[in-house]
Amino acid sequence: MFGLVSGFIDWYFAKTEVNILVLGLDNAGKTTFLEQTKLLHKGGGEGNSVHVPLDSILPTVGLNLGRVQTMGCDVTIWDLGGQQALRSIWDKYFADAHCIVFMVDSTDTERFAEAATTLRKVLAHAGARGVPALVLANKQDMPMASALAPMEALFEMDRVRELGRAAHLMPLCARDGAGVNEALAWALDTVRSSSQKSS
Ligand code: G3D
Ligand code: MG
Repeated sequence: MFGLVSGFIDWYFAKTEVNILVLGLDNAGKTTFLEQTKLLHKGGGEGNSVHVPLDSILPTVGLNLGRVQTMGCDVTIWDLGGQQALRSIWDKYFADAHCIVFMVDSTDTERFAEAATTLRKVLAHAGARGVPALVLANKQDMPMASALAPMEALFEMDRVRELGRAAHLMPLCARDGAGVNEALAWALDTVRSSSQKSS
C-alpha cells in the first residue's frame, strides 16, 4: 500500500524533463541566452557550470550545458558552438532534443542568408523531424536590428509550419534578458502539448 501511495506521489510531483538544443551561427548570442537563463533561474540544477558574467563570455568551442527548473520542468539547455567547423557535430544531439532554439543576430543582415540556409539544413535532417523549432531574433536592443516581419519571411516560418512542425519566431534581447522567459514558456508549452498529443 505504502509503495502504491509513494509511487503515486512520485508520479504526481515528477517534473517533465525537457532538453533544449540551442543552435545558430557564431556570435548570435547562444551562450548569452544560456547564461541569462541560468541567471534568471538562480539555483539552477545539478551539473550547472558556474555562472559566467555576461561580459566575459568567450566564443564556444564544443558545448556549454545548463540546467534550470522552471514552469514545472527540469530543463537542460545545450549550447553548441556555431562556427562552421563545429556545426558538423550538431546532428549528434538531435535525437535527444525536445525543442530546437535557433538563435539569430538580428543586426547581422549580411549573414541572414547563411543563417537561413543553416536553419533549413537543420530542419531537413531526419534526426530533427517533428522537433518544435523556435527562432529567436536576438539583439533587438540594437537600433539596426531587423524587424520581425522580414525575418519571418526569410526564415520561411510559414513553410516550416506548413510542413507540420510547431515553429515560432520571437524577439529577444539575451543581454538584458528581455524575452528569455517568453521563449522558455513557448518551448515548454509546445513540448508539453506535443507530448500529450503523442501519448
Ligand atoms: P554565441 O554563443 O552565439 O557565439 P555569444 O554568441 O553569446 O558569445 O555573444 C556574442 C556577442 O553578442 C557578445 O558580445 C554578446 O555580449 C553579444 N550579445 C548577445 N546577446 C546580445 C543582445 O541581446 N544584445 C546585444 N547588443 N548584444 C548581445 P561580445 O562583444 O562579448 O563579443
Ligand atoms: Mg557561444
